Amino acid sequence: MQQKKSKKKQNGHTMYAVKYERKPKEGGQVCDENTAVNAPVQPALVIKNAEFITSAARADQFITPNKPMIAVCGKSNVGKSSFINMLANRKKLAKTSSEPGRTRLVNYFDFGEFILADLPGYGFARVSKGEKEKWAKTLNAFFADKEKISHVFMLADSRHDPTEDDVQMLEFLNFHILPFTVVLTKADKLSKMKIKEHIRAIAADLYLGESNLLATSSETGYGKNDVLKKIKTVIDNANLVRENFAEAENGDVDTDNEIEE
Ligand SMILES: Nc1nc2c(ncn2[C@@H]2O[C@H](COP(=O)(O)OP(=O)(O)OP(=O)(O)O)[C@@H](O)[C@H]2O)c(=O)[nH]1
Ligand SMILES: [Mg+2]
Repeated sequence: MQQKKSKKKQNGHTMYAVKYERKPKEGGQVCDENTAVNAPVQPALVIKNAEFITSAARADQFITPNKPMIAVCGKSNVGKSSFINMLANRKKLAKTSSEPGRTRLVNYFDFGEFILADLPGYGFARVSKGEKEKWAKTLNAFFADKEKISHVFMLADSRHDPTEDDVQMLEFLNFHILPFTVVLTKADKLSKMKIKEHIRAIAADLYLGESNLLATSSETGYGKNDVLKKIKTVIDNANLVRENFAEAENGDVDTDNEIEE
């Protein structure tokens, strides 16, 4: 704490006021919601160079990644592409638009240690029935290949109640036993108090624990480090599973666990 004294005249008397201010710790003042005030934040994961890989319009164009892949899905215009750009520290890696229904393909991005797949948005009313069916088919085919997917970030607007489509999407993820986190977008439009209230309400609406939800803002970077922490855990777990598989394939059995007779 730092003491600041100030002097001011009132009714001919000299008044002294002492104000205490928290002194920022050395090493930075960046903090996110889940970290103590003024604690320096080390990014949970450093993203050096993110690159676009390819787009897929049909299932036979989906890629088979050789590293953990995280899918980003959500309603049209919820902020999926902006979220990817925030993580990449780039403005235009994924194309964003105020016009809903912009991303109609599965777009893959290489983030070094992992791959992100930006999925076409659902629930956009102003498209033809045929087009909607085509999107649904692409999404179904993508998630059916679940061995390739390490985690899903399902984006929903932090300001609104989840839509029927959001609920359906979550039921779909649960049905296929796909691990997911709900990422609430556009949190810059809410006060910190309201963010907490909305997290609670949306979690209750979706029958989820609050720890399954992360609030973010692609405009301000709010919540970014919480997302990076989640990604780090996903990568570590996926790599562990991969190593165990490789060991099992090579016939390396852990003899410590063998039962002695
Ligand atoms: N204020 C605010 N606006 C945002 C945020 N994220 C996205 N937007 C805006 O929301 C609009 C849609 O963003 P996109 O990232 O293109 O959304 P999308 O989900 O990829 O949309 P589709 O590809 O069409 O499904 C754009 O005008 C963005 O600038 C955010 O965190 N805060
Ligand atoms: Mg998009």
